[in-house]
Amino acid sequence: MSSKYCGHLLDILWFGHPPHPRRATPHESTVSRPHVTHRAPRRPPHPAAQAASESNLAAGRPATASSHTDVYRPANVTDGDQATYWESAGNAFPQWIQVDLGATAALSRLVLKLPGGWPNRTQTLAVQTGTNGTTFTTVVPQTTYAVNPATTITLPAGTTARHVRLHITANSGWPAGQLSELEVWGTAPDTPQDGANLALGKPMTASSHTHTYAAANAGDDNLSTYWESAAYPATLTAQLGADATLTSVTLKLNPDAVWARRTQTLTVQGRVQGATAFTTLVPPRPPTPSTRPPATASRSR
Ligand SMILES: [Ca+2]
Repeated sequence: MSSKYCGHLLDILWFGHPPHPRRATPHESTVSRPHVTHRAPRRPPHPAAQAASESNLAAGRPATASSHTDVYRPANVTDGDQATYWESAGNAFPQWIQVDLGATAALSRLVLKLPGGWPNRTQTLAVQTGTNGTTFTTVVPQTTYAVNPATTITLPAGTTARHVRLHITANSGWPAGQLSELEVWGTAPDTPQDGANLALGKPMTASSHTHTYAAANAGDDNLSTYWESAAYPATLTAQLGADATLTSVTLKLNPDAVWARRTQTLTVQGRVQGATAFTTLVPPRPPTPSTRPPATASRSR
């Protein structure tokens, strides 16, 4: 998500597509390597019960590293799947891995994870933070952590950053940096830099819904409630109440780890007051938030 994106218009919690967990395929190797088992995708809880002022701000965010081995790429640490992991080049400490949160946020703690079932190991690392991706300040000095298979690192009070980097100098179980998940917990800046969420609290309608997962749940500014359709194609419409210049649409799902990573294919449509038909504003593509060209509409879906 770009830090430059403007007002969000919809908090659409759109469930209905089968989850597609992403994982790296372990490479062939003659070296003994911990076995990674396939984990079945889990359906989110019904009803979702957890609203959090804090969330894992690293979920799905871009990750980069000093190096990686084979298919064990940096992106594996933000895919929400503990079975997929990053591994640096071997026998070449120090190594680092970092995540771009997209915007500066107040941060409270990190959770580091390795795949379940691996032999115990410690990793020695320092936590560094920054705001531009190239200049970093050490906020937690080099410490040895047992990651069996997870550990929590509390950040100093008042830590704010956009970029979080682990500077890794040792691993007792393998001569490389290794990490399944780098969770960065904190409070996301929720005020758009300009504009406002015009869909907040406005009437929401949908082509269908299941159980209690009604359309209104997509406009209540609560990430623990969501709309779920009953069939494809499905439409979700926010009635903005007046024509407005639109800059972007933001789609959200509950950031809790129980929601597996997924993509949804959709079209953004809009119409001005008095028009009888919707026109396409953004053609179908994966719902990655990005800057949209300005459009005018009183309703969008
Ligand atoms: Ca992972």
